[in-house]
Amino acid sequence: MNLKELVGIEAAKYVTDGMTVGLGTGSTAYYLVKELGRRVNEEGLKITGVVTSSKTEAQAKELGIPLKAIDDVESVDLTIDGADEISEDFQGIKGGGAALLFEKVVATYSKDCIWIVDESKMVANLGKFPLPVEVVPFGSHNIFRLFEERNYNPTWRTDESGELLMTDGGHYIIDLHLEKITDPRALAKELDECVGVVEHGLFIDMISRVIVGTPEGPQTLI
Ligand code: ABF
Repeated sequence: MNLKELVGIEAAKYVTDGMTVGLGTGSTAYYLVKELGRRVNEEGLKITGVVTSSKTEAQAKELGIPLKAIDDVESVDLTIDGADEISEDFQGIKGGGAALLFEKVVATYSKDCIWIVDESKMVANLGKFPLPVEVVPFGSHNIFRLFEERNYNPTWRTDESGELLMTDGGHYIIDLHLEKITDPRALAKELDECVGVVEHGLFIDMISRVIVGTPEGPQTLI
C-alpha cells in the first residue's frame, strides 16, 4: 500500500453516519473517496458528499456516494483534502490541482478539516512549491506584471495543450516561484488586497488535523 492510500484509508475512519463530507481533489484525496465508496457500498455508511472539483465529482458518482452542491447543504461537517506543502505550524499551500478556490470555499465553511499527505509534503517553511494565485482573466496581465515587479517570479499555469489553464471557476492561475515564504500571513494579506486576485493557495489557520503517511504508518498531528 502506498503512503497516499495509507492516509486516505486512515482519514476515512473520521467519517461517521449522517455526515456531510467535503471531498477534496488530488491523488491522495482519490484514495479517501475510494475508501468512502467502499464503506458506503460494503458497510452501508450513510453520508452526503460535497465535491470541490469535477474530477472528484466524477469519481464519487461512479462509486455511488450521494452528492450535494455546497449551496444545497446546511453545513459541511468535515472536509478531507490533500495539500501541496504543510509547514511546521500547520499552514498550507494548496492548489497544485488548480481547484484551490472551491477547496478553500468548502474548507472555510466546514466545521472540521483534515489534510492528508505523504511525508514529502511536510516542510520547515512554505514556498518551495510554487504558490498558486487564481486571478480574473480581465486585467490578469497587469497582475502578472505587478508580480514580476515584486520579484515573485510568476509563471502562467497552462493546460496540456499549452494554453492558459481555465479553472472550474473560469479564472486563470499564476504560480509564484518564491522558494521560501518567511511570513505566510503577511503574504496572504497582500494577495487578498490585490484587485483581480480571486483567491490564493495559502491556507492559513484552516486545519484541525493532519494525517501524514510514513513508512512506519499514518501519523496523526495536531
Ligand atoms: C488538492 O490536492 C490540491 O489542493 C493539492 O494541490 C493537491 C495535492 O494533490 P496530491 O494529493 O495528488 O499530492 O487538494
